[in-house]
Amino acid sequence: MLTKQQCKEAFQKRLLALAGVSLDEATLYNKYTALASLVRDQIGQRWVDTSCRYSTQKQKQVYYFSVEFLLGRLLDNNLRNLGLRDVWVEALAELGIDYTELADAEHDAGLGNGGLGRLAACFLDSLASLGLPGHGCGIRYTYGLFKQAIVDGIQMEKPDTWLKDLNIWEYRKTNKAVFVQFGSPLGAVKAVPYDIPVIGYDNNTVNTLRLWSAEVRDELIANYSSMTPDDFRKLLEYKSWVEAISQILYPDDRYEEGRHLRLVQEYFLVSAGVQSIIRHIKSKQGDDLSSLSDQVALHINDTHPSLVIPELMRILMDEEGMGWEQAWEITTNTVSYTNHTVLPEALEKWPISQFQSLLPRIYEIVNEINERFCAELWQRYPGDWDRIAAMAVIADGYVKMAHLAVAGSHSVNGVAQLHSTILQTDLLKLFYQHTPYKFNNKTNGVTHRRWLLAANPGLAGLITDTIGPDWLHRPASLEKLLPYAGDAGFQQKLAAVRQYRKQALAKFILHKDQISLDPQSIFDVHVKRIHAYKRQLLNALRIMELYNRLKDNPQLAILPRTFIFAGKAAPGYFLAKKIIQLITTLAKVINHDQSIQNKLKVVFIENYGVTLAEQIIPATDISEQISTAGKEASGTGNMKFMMNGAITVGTLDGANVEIRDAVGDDNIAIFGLNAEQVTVCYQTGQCNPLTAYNQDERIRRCVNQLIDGSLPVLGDEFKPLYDYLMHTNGAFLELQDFAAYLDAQEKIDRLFRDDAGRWQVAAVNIARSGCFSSDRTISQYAADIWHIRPSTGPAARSKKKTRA
Ligand code: 26W
Repeated sequence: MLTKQQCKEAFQKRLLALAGVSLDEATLYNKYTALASLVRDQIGQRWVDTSCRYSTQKQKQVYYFSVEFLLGRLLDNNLRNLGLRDVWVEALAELGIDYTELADAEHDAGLGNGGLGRLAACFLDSLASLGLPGHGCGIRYTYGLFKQAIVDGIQMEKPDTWLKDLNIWEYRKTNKAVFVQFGSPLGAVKAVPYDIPVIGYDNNTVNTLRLWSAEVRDELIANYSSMTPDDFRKLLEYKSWVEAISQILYPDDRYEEGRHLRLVQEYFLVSAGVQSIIRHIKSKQGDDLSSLSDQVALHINDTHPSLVIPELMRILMDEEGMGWEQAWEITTNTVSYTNHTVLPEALEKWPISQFQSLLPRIYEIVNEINERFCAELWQRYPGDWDRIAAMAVIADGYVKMAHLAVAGSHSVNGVAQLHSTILQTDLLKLFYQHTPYKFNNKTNGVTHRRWLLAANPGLAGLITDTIGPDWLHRPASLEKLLPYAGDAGFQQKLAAVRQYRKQALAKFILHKDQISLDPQSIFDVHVKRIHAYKRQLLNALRIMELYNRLKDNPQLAILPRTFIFAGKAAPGYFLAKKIIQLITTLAKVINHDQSIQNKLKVVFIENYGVTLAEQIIPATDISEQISTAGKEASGTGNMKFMMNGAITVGTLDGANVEIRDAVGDDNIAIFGLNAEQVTVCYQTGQCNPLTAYNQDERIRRCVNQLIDGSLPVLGDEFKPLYDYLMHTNGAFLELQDFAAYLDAQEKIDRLFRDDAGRWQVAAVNIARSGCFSSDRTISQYAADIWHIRPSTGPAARSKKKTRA
């Protein structure tokens, strides 16, 4: 390890070498790159040692296939996990450089839409930090998720050019390229891997995230000179086709439209990944693949990579010469699948004709899988055509990806207890009846290293000072905080930490949006993708209701509140964009209304992503988790807030149920219909919104205000929101849950008047958050699904004492 002095010298040398500039001339980005590349120097040996260890110990390894990895920034994480952060912060300070400013220059790797992609990133961190042999397999999109700008209150999308500068963390491996075969006109496409090291916390483990990039085969570019104009045009056309494969991430986290390029992307990822894994296994362990399932586990993150199943079948049969039965046995024993959503419009299916022309051989195999699967069902349920049709992999003109994923894997899991139950009793009920042993639950988690240690160093320091550093490696140890929950001294420190972060966030918003927030007010936060089922609209309506009350009675005794929203809407999602516009309109009205004496403020912070979340979450008092019960598979933001001591206002949905179980009813504000009641409501038609509208004057007033000219917008801007809410199908039951939501907010208002009570709640939330670390989740996947073990050896964790 370098001394401070050596760091300083190395840094200046690297600036010269990389950017050709002196310290004085260097931009922040130059400085970031210099430091990052010095950190990179420290990785190589550990990386080689780790894979060597896995090989010599003949470790079974897991490959986590995902079309999204929402990594965020890596410098701070890597420095910290390598134990190099302190010395660098000091060395840079002596050079007159503020480390935080430098770290801020890094692009945020946004190769994901939301929960599913961020979960994949948390899992990689936990795999490495637990010393588990597990790697990611994804796509190196040239453009990540669009950047969101709010212009005149409306969302605009701008391209995310995260690769426009050198990406220090990736290693291009030209020699490990493979070819992916499509039907015409694409033919064979070259897939080039870029490897990103995934560094474990304080344990010398470095795993790999391999991202694939599509390129034109070299031989096609050979001789422009001898080409006819027509051939040249065709070549250019072909080239742009190929390059499009890894160009963009689809900016939709819900609606599956059957877009052609998406299927191309999915097969590209899967084929490149499986080919390179097989090649690796054969090079290490010889040509016999009969015990493949003891050597590797392939996990598919939702159905997007489910072509892993037919692709592995293809390789085992066509290239390795196995028969169907053996190949099928190996494939199903190797593959496992996680479902992340129950919303029907998000279930992937591909029109047969499209699938077949793009992937002729893969289609043949899927067809055979389907026929054999249906024959097996026929044996088991003779004559039950309806059941068989409902379970078939190919039916009604479509290939159904979830059915393929269940039929071709040995494990199917949901991401929270309630969600797993819904899979078994509803969405995948017939499959559960057929093969109950495949089904299990793995409640999501988040890495406490990024979301608590790194995002909230003040709180992390307080925790370590109070209970010691054990929680960093064993998050369950956070429970040791419980005895301090009622301790006045501890509570005071907790309050100070929060206050500091609220001031920082207020400063950030003032700087960015020229809106001044009162850090003494309650920060009430709703940040996540904008979607009807997540009910940002319900939150907006209750803000309108509170504002109405305050207008009616300016003396109304309420604690001042700041409502903070952030989140992206899919570019084509009209209603979600309207919801953003409603929120920004409320902000305009409320923030400028002198008569309410600054008691309420509303802000919509643009461009929500990992980096912004790291700023917002530690500054949050109230975490809004208010989806219609039964619709949010798990949620993971809910866990990040809890871990930072925010109190949850939430429905009994997803992992909120388990958060409630962990903290107890006194430490969370639960409201609204539960999942069963929601189902009944939809089934019986009791969900007619007119009932709530007619019964409750407060609701009627707010809903009417959307269309009666109360809001400063031209024409019928918010008529679509009104129509949506009043739709006879009951939308997502916003109006049915409205009154209960207001009550829950009242309860919170009362709680926040009692300082001791309020900080006790915060402390209990932190103390009980250990089980929502992704270390717990990953340990369960490792033991129950993948059957992998931590690698032991000389590279065990360092002896030095760790401090937060
Ligand atoms: C465009 C097709 C499509 C459909 C679904 C793209 C992406 C999806 C994902 C499955 C949606 C998603 O991100 N689901 C979220 O997964 C998180 C991690 O398990 C959960 O915490 C969230 O509740 C769930 O909405």
